[in-house]
Amino acid sequence: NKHHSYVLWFTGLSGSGKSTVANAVAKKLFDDQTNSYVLDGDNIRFGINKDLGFSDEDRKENIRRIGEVSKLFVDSGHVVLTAFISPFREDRDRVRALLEENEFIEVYIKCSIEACEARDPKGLYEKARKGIIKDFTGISSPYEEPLHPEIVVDTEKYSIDECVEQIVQYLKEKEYY
Ligand code: GGZ
Repeated sequence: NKHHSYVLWFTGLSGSGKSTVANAVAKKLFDDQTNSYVLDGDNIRFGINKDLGFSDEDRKENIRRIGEVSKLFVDSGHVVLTAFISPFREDRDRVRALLEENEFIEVYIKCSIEACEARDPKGLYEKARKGIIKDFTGISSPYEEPLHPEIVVDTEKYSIDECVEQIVQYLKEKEYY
């Protein structure tokens, strides 16, 4: 059994497809007998991190705590998938440094701001453009693209199933399963 514990760390803009792809990968892993857990805004920002907003400092603390929680998952032998914008390279690299080299897999969910804004599934981009939401990633707050992510999947060019397949291919090549 090649499986060991690791973090699939998804990063990308709001609306890029992080949660959708992460949940689809988790389902595929489950079908292949690997249990995993997805951390996202729904189970983190409403719970352990409900004291945090979207200032640079709060995002940094958000990612720091999620990194520590991810490390606990890995130490307890689990596979964890995280779906947060995680806009700052330094913060992502700090999480990487908490873990062993083969325990942190950075997955860049690549999608242009134009495409994310056109999708606008929750109407947040529209509110950000109107100034109703301040410090919105890609509009009024920065997003720093990963320089050396282990995996890049482009949700503008490829379907969710194709993106999942690309991630699974990587995991197989690197003998994660
Ligand atoms: C970005 C925001 C903001 C601001 C609320 N900027 O598309 P969503 O709704 O479901 O995902 C976004 C989510 C981002 O939270 P993260 O914890 O992933 O961000 S970070 O990693 O930067 O800490 C969006 C919603 O929260 N949201 N306000 N100002 N996204």
